[in-house]
Amino acid sequence: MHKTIACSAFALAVLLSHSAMAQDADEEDILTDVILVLAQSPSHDTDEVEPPHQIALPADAVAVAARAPGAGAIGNGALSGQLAYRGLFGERVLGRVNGQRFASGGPNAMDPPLHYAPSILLEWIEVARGVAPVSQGPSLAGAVNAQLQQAGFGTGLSPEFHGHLTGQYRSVDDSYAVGGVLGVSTESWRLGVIASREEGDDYEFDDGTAGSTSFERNLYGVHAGMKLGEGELFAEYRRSETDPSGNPAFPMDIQYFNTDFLQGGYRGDIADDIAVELKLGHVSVSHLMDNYSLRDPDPVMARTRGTYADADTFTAEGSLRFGSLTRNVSVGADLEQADKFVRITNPFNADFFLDAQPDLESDRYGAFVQLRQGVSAAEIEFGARIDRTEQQSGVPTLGSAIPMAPVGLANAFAASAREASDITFDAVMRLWLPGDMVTPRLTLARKTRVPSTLERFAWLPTEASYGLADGNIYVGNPALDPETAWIAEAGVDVETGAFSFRPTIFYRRVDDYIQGTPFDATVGAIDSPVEMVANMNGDPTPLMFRNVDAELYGLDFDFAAELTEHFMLEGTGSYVRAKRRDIDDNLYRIPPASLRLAAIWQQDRWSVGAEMNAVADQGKVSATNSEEASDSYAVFNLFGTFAVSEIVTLDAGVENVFDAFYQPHLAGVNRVGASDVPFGEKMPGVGRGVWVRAHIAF
Ligand SMILES: [Cu+2]
Repeated sequence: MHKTIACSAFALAVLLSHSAMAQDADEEDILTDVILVLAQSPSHDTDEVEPPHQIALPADAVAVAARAPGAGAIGNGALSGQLAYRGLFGERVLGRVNGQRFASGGPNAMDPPLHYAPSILLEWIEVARGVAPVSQGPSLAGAVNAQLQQAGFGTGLSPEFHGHLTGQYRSVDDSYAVGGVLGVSTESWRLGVIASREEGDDYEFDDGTAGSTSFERNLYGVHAGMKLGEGELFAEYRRSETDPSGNPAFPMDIQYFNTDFLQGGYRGDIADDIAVELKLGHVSVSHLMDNYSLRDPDPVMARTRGTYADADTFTAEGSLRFGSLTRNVSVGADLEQADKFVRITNPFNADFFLDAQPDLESDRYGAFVQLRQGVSAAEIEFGARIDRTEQQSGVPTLGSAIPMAPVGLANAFAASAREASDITFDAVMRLWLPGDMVTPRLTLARKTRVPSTLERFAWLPTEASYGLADGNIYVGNPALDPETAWIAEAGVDVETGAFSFRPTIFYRRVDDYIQGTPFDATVGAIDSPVEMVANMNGDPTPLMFRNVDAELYGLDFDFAAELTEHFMLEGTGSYVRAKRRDIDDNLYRIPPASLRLAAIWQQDRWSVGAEMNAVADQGKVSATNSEEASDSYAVFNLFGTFAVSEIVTLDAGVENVFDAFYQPHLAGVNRVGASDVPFGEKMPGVGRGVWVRAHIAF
């Protein structure tokens, strides 16, 4: 009993669990970090231990995922965070919601994958440790999956009703979030509805307010499952509606995202030791952003912009596993088709419009084989995959008010080939020696990433760069080669009943790393049409995406120690060094060394604790990206939880107790004029505030 409580308290208190997953968790342990957000176990027929919870749930789930060792949060807006993993972010880190891959709609990734996973609805977030298995598809630098709450199967023949509802208030941005799931189920079918609403104001820091950081988002959906044979037939639909939300690191803010998710399939055993998984998915994003609705002061009429963007992704995946969970061969095939369209307009001039991304298409077809075997005392997972990607771009349409220079670029682009294709190979080998207390592990991998259609076909020099937010104007490069990462990592998992420590060291060598470099050799001399157009848009020294060489290395760990029956310490630490190999420069937006440390006092029905987040300065910045250094800081939080009854839990806390002023290195640079954050300064972290949250489970 003590073990169970300690275990769950550990898992939930630290929001990092290897114990609270399904039965095969022990197997997955070694491969995945799971960050549990709420007390729910994946199904209703499991014992639930109400957890102590440590933080105000941020609207942006990236801030939750960033608590994993090696992870960090790239801040581009209230709802636009990207997960950085061991120094890499953007499309290098695969992001999924409920296991579904899809393309972001915003050309600057205002809607990175976790935009579609409101924290209030999270069941768990899983972060692949180091590299993702090839069965999850291509992913250069890691993979994260956010699982939203769902109704599970019941225990008997007659329908049971279950639900989880959470509500939170947070003072620092005067925000509230409510959400949950209601389900009805028997042992053979399940039906659930999910919904959330979040709304927040501009957040406060020190003595000021950060302009253009408010947000508003609704999500609702329905899901169902039916037992069929030894498996389950399932389907889910969700709609996410983001209303005006701020992006101070960008020249524009979100006006809306209206996004539909549809997914369905079958998973289960079709014969003794043969398991099958089939999945079809479709995601449709519709987006508008502008530079005047949410932020002040208004730009002059001629520079007023509204940009419309759409993205559609269709996915199909199928795999077969021959053998048991731990001794098997899997084979699979998958395809992913993504279409994107971006049109820039001036709302005051109907003749001013141009297609920055005219019907960009990217189709990928892949297949993999993966082995899971044991060789004497060692456990081995080996996988390899091959992908073919075909990309093409349409011809841009331009309004009659567009000046000569961009028209010339559009004509030149229209006359070019506008297509590319690649074949890529990935391979991953993981090896570990399971021990009673000590499990050494080793991963070797070759991973690839095909250039995005933006990186290849951005004919118009703009700031669109999947969210680099470095203020530079970028132009595409059809001649780009895929990136290839060679990855080695070694670590050890130490687990005794009361103590765990899981350090990892890693090295990643990325050949053909895609990075913006000066457009031509005569930097500053405006002697090309691209530089002329970039200069018209405010940057006389545009960058072009090119293949360079890079390397990253570092170490990270998490640990937990039950010092007494009631007192526990836990934390995570991360360090990464990242630089170019072809020239003497650092990579951009690399998290400084950090240490998070929490002390928790736990009783049967309540717990209290304190957390420290200490972050070093970062002086190793990218000159190419005009990046500025940042200072060190430490922020302290207090938290407590109280189980009112079997079904009701209350959590509350004080964040940034000492009202410290700090500027996270990965936060963007402010581009909003009317704000207490000076224009061009790095966005500060939130000031002191209180939060309270209630959770009902029945
Ligand atoms: Cu956008």
